[in-house]
Amino acid sequence: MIKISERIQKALANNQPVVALESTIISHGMPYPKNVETALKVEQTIIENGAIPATIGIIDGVAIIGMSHDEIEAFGKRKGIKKVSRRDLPIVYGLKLWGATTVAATMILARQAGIEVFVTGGCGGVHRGAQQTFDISADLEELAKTDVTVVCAGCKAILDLPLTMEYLETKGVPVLGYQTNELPDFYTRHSGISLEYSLDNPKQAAQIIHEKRANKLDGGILIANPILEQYAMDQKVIDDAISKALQMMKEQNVFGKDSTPFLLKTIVELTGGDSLDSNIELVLNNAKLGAQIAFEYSKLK
Ligand code: PSU
Ligand code: MN
Repeated sequence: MIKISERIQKALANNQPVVALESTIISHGMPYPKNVETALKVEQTIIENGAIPATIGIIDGVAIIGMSHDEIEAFGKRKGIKKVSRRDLPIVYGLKLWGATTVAATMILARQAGIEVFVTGGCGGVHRGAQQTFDISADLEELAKTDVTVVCAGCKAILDLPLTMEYLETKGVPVLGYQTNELPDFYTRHSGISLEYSLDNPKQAAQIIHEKRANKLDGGILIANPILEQYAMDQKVIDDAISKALQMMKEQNVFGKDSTPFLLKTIVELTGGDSLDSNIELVLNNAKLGAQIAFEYSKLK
């Protein structure tokens, strides 16, 4: 049920650096046509920084590792694509559906294809109120067990960040700040949560990945790369939008897998599109770093 594009097969066979990219961000994270434009820009940024992009999504029940530009375009336009996490994979395969892969599902497929580094915007986490709702993203469980490094801009403040950090610690997931000692919270550089480890350069990340794999310490690594200051949102503006979006989610009785897409979309509307601009910039920033890490890691393998 997996098709690795020829371009990616060749790259992997030649030990060239490959970077995996998810597709939920395309179909459930941004509106058309910005989603497609961004996906292609992200791929271009990865190429400019010395690596090969492999966007991952599921078309008619077949997981594509390294979607073509036409496939990305079709994906970005299509309505009704399933949001696919670990539990959904056998269903979309079995019923031959289209599926957009979350961080969890993209990690699984990247691992199966032999890709170590994966770039995204934000990772899922423990939702606020999880003490009652049990809503904890399957992304965290995947980070606990699947050997892939995820480069993101931290976790969004729609989540309960302290609980997310506790969960990652319990599960043995290294969380590394990139040139920061504070967990970035996606739209801004600051969450008030300290990180114990800060990386100075991509080579250090590659060394840590190498040691984790060499010592058979199973599981993922989370690298938190803060949004560039000039693209960060105003803290009060984004905090207000998040509170309002969470309130609307309650009122409209949105829950489960619809929560994250609902919150993202509502925050874009409430900020008049500003949060979308920040979102795009932070993904591009992560693409640059992810490519550099993949490049350094390919030298150590
Ligand atoms: N966070 C973002 N943007 C996103 C997502 C999360 O800032 O697009 C997407 C990712 O695909 C992530 C998923 O894996 O939402 C998490 O959903 P859930 O909380 O239902 O596991
Ligand atoms: Mn959930």
